[in-house]
Amino acid sequence: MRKTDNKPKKLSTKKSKALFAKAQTLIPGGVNSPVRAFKAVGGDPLFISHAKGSKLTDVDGNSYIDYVLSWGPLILGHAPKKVIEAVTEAAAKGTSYGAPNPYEVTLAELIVKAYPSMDKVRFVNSGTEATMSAIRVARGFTKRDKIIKFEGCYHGHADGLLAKAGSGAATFGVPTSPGVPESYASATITVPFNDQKALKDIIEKEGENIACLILEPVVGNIGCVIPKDGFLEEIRELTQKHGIVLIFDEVMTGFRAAYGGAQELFNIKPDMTCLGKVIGGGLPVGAYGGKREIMSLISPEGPVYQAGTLSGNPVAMAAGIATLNIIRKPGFYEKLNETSKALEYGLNDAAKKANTKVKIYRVGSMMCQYFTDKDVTDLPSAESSDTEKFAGYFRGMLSCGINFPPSKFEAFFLSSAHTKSDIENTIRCSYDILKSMR
Ligand code: KE4
Repeated sequence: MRKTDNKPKKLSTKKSKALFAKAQTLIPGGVNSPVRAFKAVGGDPLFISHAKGSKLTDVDGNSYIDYVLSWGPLILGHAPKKVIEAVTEAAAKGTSYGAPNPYEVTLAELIVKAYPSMDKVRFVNSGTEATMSAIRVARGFTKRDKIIKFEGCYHGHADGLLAKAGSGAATFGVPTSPGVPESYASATITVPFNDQKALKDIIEKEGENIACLILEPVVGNIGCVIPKDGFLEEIRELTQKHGIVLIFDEVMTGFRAAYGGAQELFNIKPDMTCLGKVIGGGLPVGAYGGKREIMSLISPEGPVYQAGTLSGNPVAMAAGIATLNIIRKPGFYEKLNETSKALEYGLNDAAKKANTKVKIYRVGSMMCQYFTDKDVTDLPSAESSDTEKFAGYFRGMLSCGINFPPSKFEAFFLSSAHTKSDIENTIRCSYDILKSMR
């Protein structure tokens, strides 16, 4: 892997460009997930040849300090030795059995132990499957149809969740994507995040028709938006009072904000939790869990149907177990959060010295940097941050060998593989790029 000097340079990306041209003739948009296409930042996506620790190397041999980390899963960095060993050992024993296996039980036990709000957990293959399934179970449990979500929270691409507020504060959803029937979206009520009044009004009005309220306790899909003091407590109280199942979508915050997720950090006990990303150690794993009386409704124990060919896949489970066995060790989060804090402070300092207005928000080792001088507390304030500036900064940092997420609406992440010199190089590059943008 060519050592990067993290100085701005014109990247040679000939091979990536050729691959992207070919990929676009075979795969919609040339990517298997839209955000990877660089549409929000301009330019063509880089095709990655290999990765190790905190570094990515593209097919043209350029290497980058990586803060995307596969959108959150790689809390140990790329290809950690113990995870690769566990995956290799599991794969040599067969890649899938279509039958229960010991790995599922081990990972389930680790998760239930880490999340006291969960009596039981069911594995699926993505965060989307986890949230989609949790909502179905909540509807089965309450025999109600409507759901509440918050503007800007992303819970995967299940039809009913691709809904946004119509006009006004809290309204029945309208589809955000063609292909989603009005009838699906209209069962989804959308409320502005951090707006306690709008939430209270809609629950007082519709409470008895609402099956569940699902939210990202820290919103990682409009950047990184932190709940205002009392907001999560208010949500817990209102949902309790009206028999609404409270679902914490911790696909991103689970084992990231803290080992026990945002629910540990903010000391709130949801009725159900969705997980993903970190628990698969980079392999496709999602999970949903909750109280026994809710989880007992799931087939074959109960009547609510949910299934999956590769759910509980032994190789994916092995990657998750190896990951959790490392991050649950004492001191892991303290060290990771120290590194993350150093980056947060350094980026703030670089922006100040470059006389650039930014707002940086961090929870644990997930964070984001908005180009704005206004506080960001919800979707509109996140949207009002400078998109063009973000795109220019993204491209500049990439030219220095620093890989941030290619959208201002994404959080970025650190891993235990990020070194002191990675952080120092990133901060220096940030100052250089911001200064060059003045
Ligand atoms: P997946 O279906 O992508 O595994 O998970 C959906 C999901 C659910 N809930 C939360 C809070 C999530 O952040 C996600 C997926 N996150 C995005 C990144 N912001 C995945 C990246 C992508 O879509 O390519």
